[in-house]
Amino acid sequence: MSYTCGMLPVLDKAGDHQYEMAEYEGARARWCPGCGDHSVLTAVQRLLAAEQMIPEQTVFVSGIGCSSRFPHYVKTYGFHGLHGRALPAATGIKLNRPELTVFVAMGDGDCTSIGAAHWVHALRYNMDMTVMMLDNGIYGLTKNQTSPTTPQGFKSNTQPYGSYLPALNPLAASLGITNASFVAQTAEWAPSHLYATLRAAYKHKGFSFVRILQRCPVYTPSLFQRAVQEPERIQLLVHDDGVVTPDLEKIYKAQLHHDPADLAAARQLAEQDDRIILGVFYRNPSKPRYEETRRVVPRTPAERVTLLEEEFARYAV
Ligand SMILES: Cc1ncc(C[n+]2csc(CCOP(=O)(O)OP(=O)(O)O)c2C)c(N)n1
Ligand code: SF4
Repeated sequence: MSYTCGMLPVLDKAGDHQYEMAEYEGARARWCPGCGDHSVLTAVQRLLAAEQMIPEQTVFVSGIGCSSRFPHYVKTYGFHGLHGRALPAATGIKLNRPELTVFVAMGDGDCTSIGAAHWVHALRYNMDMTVMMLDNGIYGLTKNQTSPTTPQGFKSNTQPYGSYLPALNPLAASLGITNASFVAQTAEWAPSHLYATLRAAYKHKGFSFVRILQRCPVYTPSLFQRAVQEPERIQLLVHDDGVVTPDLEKIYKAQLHHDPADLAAARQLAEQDDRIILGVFYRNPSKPRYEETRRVVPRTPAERVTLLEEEFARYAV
């Protein structure tokens, strides 16, 4: 069975075919052994299979970086673009093909440095897509340069005496943008939390920004070491409208009941730097989405020519 969205045929969910997880596997991942990106890929492939997403109606968009190799490793459509430019490409795709399910994979450099302007405006445009920012606190692909999320004092090739400035806080920054509608944090070493958070992000109608704390055993091996080994450093946000992971609640005993509808509380939590907080900080499904107001109406080539001629005529002297 199929229905139509404008002029484009849209297939129903998987129909009779039951997709297995293996059917979403693309090329063999070439990340280093122990890289946290592997864990994110597994969670995403699980989600694709659980939701029976149709590969040809799903697209992964990325910039450049280790994490941006993501589209190669999932068997869906993909666009591996330019450093920092994943979000403009994803915006164009969603605007012209709103029926597609769009995922974006970015590194912390990709998103919060060269792509920062796009990040700000994409949050405000609130177009329906799931955005994963894999934060390893460093430029991985180009081998160890300071990124905006590198902790102060951390030595790298570009700041060998230690990063000069305090790290940028991607959660607080996202929550400060007008019309942001979904902001969450998870960690790749907590697979059930990672999966539940990505699922919540996928289900949210709007721009779902998920910061994923990601280990890079090559350049920032110490960054999350204590958080991994000492679960008391982690605090879980729990709420029925957030993510629920009963198995983890035994490991992470520090829990906070937080209603993701409360923006002021979310902003306060995002500023805490004495612990790592995992969960949905903010979710508001009623925020306006740009693709709803600016939907591109599908046209035939002849209609496009007529419209272009009308437009040129307006400027004729
Ligand atoms: C315009 C431009 N500037 C710089 C680069 C070089 N470059 C490629 S990836 C990258 C940083 C990657 O770091 P990040 O986005 O944090 O992702 P990671 O590799 O850590 O996953 C840089 C600086 C580039 N490809 N294009
Ligand atoms: S350099 Fe770091 S981020 Fe890049 S693949 Fe290796 S472990 Fe992963």
